[in-house]
Amino acid sequence: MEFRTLKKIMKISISLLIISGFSLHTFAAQISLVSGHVRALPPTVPNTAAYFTLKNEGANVKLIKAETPVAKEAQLHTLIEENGVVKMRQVPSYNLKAHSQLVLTSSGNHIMVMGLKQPLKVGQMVPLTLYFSDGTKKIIKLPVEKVKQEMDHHHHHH
Ligand SMILES: [Cu+2]
Repeated sequence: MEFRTLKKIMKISISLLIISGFSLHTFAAQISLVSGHVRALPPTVPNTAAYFTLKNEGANVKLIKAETPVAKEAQLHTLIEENGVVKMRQVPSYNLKAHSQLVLTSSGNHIMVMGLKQPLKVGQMVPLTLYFSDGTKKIIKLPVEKVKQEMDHHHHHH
């Protein structure tokens, strides 16, 4: 009889484990990289920017910090317009809502890569560690790419 009870308890615990595992899966952020690149600039320019799209198939989360081994700092930036002048501003986080995408482009939010330790080469893969508000982090790797001049809203402020 005692063995039977134990068996029953174990069965219940196993189903609880399955349920809690399922909940974790449902309520955690599920982030994946869709696409992205780091902008190639002349070797004399000490800063550049990373642009990418993240997809979140889980719960709401915020991107709160970025780091890269290729530069001193990676800041979260946004572009704002003040009296017709576009300016860059550092922001504390980006929202990455449940079942949506975070899109960083040269005309809006971007990761500012500041103080490059060495000039980047076209085609080189740049690792970026992304930190999220739920305590998780994710390392993405982005290729260095040349961007056409006419698409550039970032480094020429009119
Ligand atoms: Cu910037």
